[in-house]
Amino acid sequence: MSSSTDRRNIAVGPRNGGAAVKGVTQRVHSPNRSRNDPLEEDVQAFLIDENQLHTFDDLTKVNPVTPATVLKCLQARYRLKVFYTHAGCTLVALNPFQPIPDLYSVDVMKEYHYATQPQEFKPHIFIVAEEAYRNVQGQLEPVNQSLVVSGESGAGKTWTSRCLMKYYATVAASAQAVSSQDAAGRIERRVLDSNPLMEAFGNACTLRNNNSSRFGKYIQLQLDRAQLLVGASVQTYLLEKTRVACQPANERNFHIFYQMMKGATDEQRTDWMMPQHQGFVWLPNCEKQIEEDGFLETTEAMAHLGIDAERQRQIFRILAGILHLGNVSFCSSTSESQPCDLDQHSEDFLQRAGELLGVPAEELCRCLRVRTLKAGKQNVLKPCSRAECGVRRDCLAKVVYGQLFEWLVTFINSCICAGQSKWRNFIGVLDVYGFECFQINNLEQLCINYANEKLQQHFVAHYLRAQQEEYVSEGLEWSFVKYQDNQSCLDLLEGSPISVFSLLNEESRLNRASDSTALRGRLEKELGGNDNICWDKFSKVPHFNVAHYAGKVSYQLEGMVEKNKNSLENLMKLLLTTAPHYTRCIKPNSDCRPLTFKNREVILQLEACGIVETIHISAAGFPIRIPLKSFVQRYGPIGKCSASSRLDTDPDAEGADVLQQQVEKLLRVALQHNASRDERRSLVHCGKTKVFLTQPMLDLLEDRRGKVLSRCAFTIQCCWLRHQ
Ligand code: AD9
Ligand code: MG
Repeated sequence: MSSSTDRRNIAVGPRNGGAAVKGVTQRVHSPNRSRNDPLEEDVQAFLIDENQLHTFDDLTKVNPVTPATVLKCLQARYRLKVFYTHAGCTLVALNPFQPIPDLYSVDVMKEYHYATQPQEFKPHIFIVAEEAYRNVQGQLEPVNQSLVVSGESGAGKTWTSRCLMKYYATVAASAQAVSSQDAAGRIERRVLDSNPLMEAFGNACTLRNNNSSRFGKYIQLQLDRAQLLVGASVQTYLLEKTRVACQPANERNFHIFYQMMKGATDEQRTDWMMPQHQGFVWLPNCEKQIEEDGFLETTEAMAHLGIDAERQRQIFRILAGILHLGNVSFCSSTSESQPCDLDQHSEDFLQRAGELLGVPAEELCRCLRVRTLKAGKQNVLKPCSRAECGVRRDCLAKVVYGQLFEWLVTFINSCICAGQSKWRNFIGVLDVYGFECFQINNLEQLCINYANEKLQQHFVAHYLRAQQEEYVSEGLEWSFVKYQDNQSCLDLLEGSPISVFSLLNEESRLNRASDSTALRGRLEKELGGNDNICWDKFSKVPHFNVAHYAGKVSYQLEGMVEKNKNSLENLMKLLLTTAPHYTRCIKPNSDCRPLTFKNREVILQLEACGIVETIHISAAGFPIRIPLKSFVQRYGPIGKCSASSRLDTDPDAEGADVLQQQVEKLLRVALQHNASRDERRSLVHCGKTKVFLTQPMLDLLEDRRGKVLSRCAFTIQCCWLRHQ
């Protein structure tokens, strides 16, 4: 447990946290910056001693704050292997693309955890973790916390999420395990074991990242009254199921299939009907040696989580069945009334797929080749074309894999989730896939980018907008910092009554999937007025372009309607009930090369997430807020023990006006009457219901309070000794 329980009750607003979302390859809106030579222009105004750039632990201290100055600081720090930097309410995490020994050790975790003021330590993801841990108890009642980790694909979100989970599994562990067997059964162990298991089934090697998450994940770490980790629950979003049956060029299927191929025993291979050198259509790029060694880790994690040998066998047989199904192909039919024949080698694969999936092969074959239509009250059987047979095979594989994944998540939850009565509050860690923009983008990218767009909106609403609106409503003098709002893009995608998603859904209900040109026409007619959508006039491919906050993406309409859209609404609702901390992961180069920092790639990511605006608001703002009453309660001793200004502080008895007066007096005493009006205004403001503070002001108050209390303690001790 933390030694600094005391501080948990005060620090309300985080000083750091992390920024918003996304990353990008192309940018659409670039506020405030000329495109000619943006970096060099700003550098002219650069006032900082270049030799000191690396010393800025918090970018709010940089002067002036421009994209170029921020970039230079991060670059200087990266060169010196300093990967974390505060940006006001956000923590910027640069991906080192190589293991950094000792940066995440248990000793380091403990240093941050037991520190009285972890914020004074070097910026680190553990500061964010510790801050959430201290704030989760809240002042009056628990405040659930969310750690939102964002950034483009390969930026380090999943890595960061794992670090956060390990942190809590260490500092909030209930007790030391007595034996390794005991350790395996412990809840912390099980929570951590859920990671490799879900990554095996939900991650894949893509062009951007060898271990790319193809699903979103929100894990709630459940804490009891003593703030010990007693359980967890996982919610997953938008698994990219299409990957099972269709892998983009030079990308791979989900890791688990390759792990099986590499790690299976001869006995398992026989059981799965997979001879050593059998090739599978849905298993491209087998020669890349990535992750396959994970089979042992995956099966061990399964065992720790209670998936016994027989269950494991059933799971692997389903997966093997899917692979065999992928090798089934069809010949064109000679007539419309005749079902297509299986092609030459497919019979064996179909038999094996049927056996492994537990479906009679004839039934499987019929379902793939013939569809049932409703005609009035009658069912009519209609042979499918060769292309339709292929689509049906792929759909079946996607459904089976999707169901298996869902079962797995449900199973994991059943063995890590604590009963309602056992936990009091939670810290949620959100790790979604990053913004994507490829040559060809389709529904998967639209959903992924939509998720990122929603997260950016959460950041904009929670931080950029709400922060400033609160200053105004509390009566603080504040000049509004402008920011890029992404609401109109969200209106385009999900707004009512008509949006991209509503049109896609409507078209799929009407079964007009194949007519992508007509769909393009409808999009243009219904949504052409929104500035965030446009079309390349001369392109022959039906498509539409969306100007996301992170960049412009061109989506191909072909096949979009057949795919489906899962919902992010519940996630957004849940996030709004928690206190968020933002960590913005930055990918310093798109080649994933160790310690390589590419200015232009980084600046696009910084711009897209509004880092400069964030810094401006944070630098001028008051990130710590304490309700008037709590403030008077906590810092009352400063006034009471001051010879110059005695206060009668009975906060329970007072209304807002009186509390405000008491706060004012306390502040005068704390600042010892010698701060000028401007100095005071830059440190602290007394609002209508809360006191708004900067970190230095909080530190000063804590220091004064500590001194006063130790003086009182000394006086009491002397009195006591005198009476002995
Ligand atoms: V995606 O949107 O799921 O495609 P992520 O999750 O943002 O993406 P990930 O965490 O998988 O990226 O990081 C990519 C790779 O960067 C990892 O596999 C590590 O090799 C590397 N990485 C990321 N963060 C660190 C770190 N703090 N230290 C060392 C890191 N390596
Ligand atoms: Mg990831």
